[in-house]
Amino acid sequence: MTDRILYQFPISHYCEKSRWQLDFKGLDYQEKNLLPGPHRLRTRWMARIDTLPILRDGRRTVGDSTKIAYYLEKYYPQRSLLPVAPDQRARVIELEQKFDRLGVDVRRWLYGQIIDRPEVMQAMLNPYGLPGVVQSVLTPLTREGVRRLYRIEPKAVMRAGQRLEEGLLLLEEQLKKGSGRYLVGDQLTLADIAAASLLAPLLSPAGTPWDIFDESTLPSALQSELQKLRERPAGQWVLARYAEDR
Ligand SMILES: N[C@@H](CCC(=O)N[C@@H](CS)C(=O)NCC(=O)O)C(=O)O
Repeated sequence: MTDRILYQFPISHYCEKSRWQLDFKGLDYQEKNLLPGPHRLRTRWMARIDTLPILRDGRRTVGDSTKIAYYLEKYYPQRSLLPVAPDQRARVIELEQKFDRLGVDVRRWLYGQIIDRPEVMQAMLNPYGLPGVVQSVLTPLTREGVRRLYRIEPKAVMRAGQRLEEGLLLLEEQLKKGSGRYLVGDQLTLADIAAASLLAPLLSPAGTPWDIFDESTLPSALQSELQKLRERPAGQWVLARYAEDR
C-alpha cells in the first residue's frame, strides 16, 4: 500500500500531466478524486491553493502540476525528464512553461464549444458514484460554476482560440527543429509531457477521459475543426505521443 496520493479531477488535463509523469517514473500512487467545488476546502487546507493536482508523498505535500514535476525530478531522479545539457534543459523548462499556460486556453476554447453537451458534466461527475438525484442537482450548478470560473464567454473563448493556434504553431515549429518525435533532444522530456497532456482534450486519444463523444453528433463545424486538428502535425504528434509514450 503506497502512501503517495494524487488528489485530482479525472478529466483535468493538468492532473493528467502529473499522472503521466508519475507513471513514466514507475512510481506507485493512489488517485483520490475530489468533488469539484467542495474540493477547495481540501486543497486550501492541504496546500493553500484552489486547484488540483496536489500530490501527497508521505509527509510532503506539493500542489500545482509544475511544482509536482520539479519535486518528482528532485526526489525521484530515475528516468529523468530533464536533459543534462544546459541548453536543452533550459529549452525544456521554457517550453514546459509555455505549454502550461496554453492549457488554460485549451480548456477555455474547448469548454466554449462543448460545455452544454450532457456528456461533459457526465464525464466530470460520473466518477464520484453519486446518487442520481444528487448528480442531477449538481449538474447545472457545476456547469455554471465551470462557466464562471474559467470565463467561458464568447470574447474570451475567441481569444483562447487565437492563442491556441499560436501554441499549435509553436509546437510545429519546435518539432521541425529536431527529429519530429520529441520537442527537445531524442528523449521524452517534461516539455513533451506538458504539451501532449495539456493538448490531449482536443484530440481525445482513445482510452483517455476526454474520449466521451460520438463525434458524429457534434455540430458539423466543430466536427471539421476537430478533424483538421487531428490531421495537422501538432495533432498527429499528440496522438503519436499517446500511442507510443503514454
Ligand atoms: N497551474 C495549475 C493549474 C491547475 C488547474 O487549473 N486545475 C483545475 C482543473 S484543470 C482546477 O483545479 N480547477 C478548480 C478550481 O480552480 O477551483 C497546475 O499546473 O496544477
